[in-house]
Amino acid sequence: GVSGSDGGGSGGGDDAITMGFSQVGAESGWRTANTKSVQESAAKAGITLKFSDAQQKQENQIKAIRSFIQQRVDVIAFSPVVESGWDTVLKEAQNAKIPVILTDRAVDSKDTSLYKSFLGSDFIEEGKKAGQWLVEEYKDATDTVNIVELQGTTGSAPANDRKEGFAQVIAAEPKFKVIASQTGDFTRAKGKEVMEAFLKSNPDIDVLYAHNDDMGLGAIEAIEGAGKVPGEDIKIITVDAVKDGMQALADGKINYIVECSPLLGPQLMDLAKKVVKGEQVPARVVTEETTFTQEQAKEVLSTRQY
Ligand code: GYE
Repeated sequence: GVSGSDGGGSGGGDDAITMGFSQVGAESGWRTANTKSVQESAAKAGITLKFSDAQQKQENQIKAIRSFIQQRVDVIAFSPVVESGWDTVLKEAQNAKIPVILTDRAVDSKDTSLYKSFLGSDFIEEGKKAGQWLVEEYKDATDTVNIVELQGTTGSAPANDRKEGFAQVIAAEPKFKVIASQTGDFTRAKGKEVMEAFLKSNPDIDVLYAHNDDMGLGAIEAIEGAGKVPGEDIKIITVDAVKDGMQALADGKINYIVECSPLLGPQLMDLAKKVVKGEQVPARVVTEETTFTQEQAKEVLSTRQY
């Protein structure tokens, strides 16, 4: 526990484990499901959770981590809002002998001893899956395919990697042109606003690739507002597969969703117990995920957990 005489991070015998968790925010349906998963799994595992919401700001996360260090929690887990700029605070945790687990998003620190494990999705792979669907969907097309892209939070691992994986796959065919690409910060409101601007300056959009469902759902409102039919006039690909996204897919407004699971809680608690005991854990734990077409969405909609 926090007040153990064992020096905090070195394992607390029969003491209950205390975890400090710094969450990105509450920007999307994915994030809400992820928070719920972490909170429920901690309760189930008998881990005391100190939960802090950073409201999408790195400075708030750094403050939260420093406060966890001061409170001498047994383990720190966090989902880094952006990839860069973590070395100093991670070094402070290491000096205090408190193990750190990255959940969901990666950091770009060269020194990988600064954290014990990274649990989450392969975002490059997700971007590739989005691109592969597009290549297949347009395999017989000879005309240019005009694509607009709604990026996630600037500097975040999922925005960087989903962009990169997608770009790698479509680069093989010159007919694919990304004519506009901007951040919508992973939110519905921003997705709508940026899509409205895209529609004003580009009369001929064939495809929207949104880095998450929420931005895609906001964009659907913009497309309908402009008198166009989402899913038909403009084909839409998104990532996550949260309930509202899957509903829009089943309704024909989205054409394809690449799944990204937010249910990381149980695996996170397992890793936490092990690192607190000083056991070896894998440096990387990749989440298993699939993809959904409109037909598949109709089949699984009623059984989705998030
Ligand atoms: O795709 C998006 C959320 O980091 C994987 O963050 C997560 C992303 C998720 O806001 O909806």
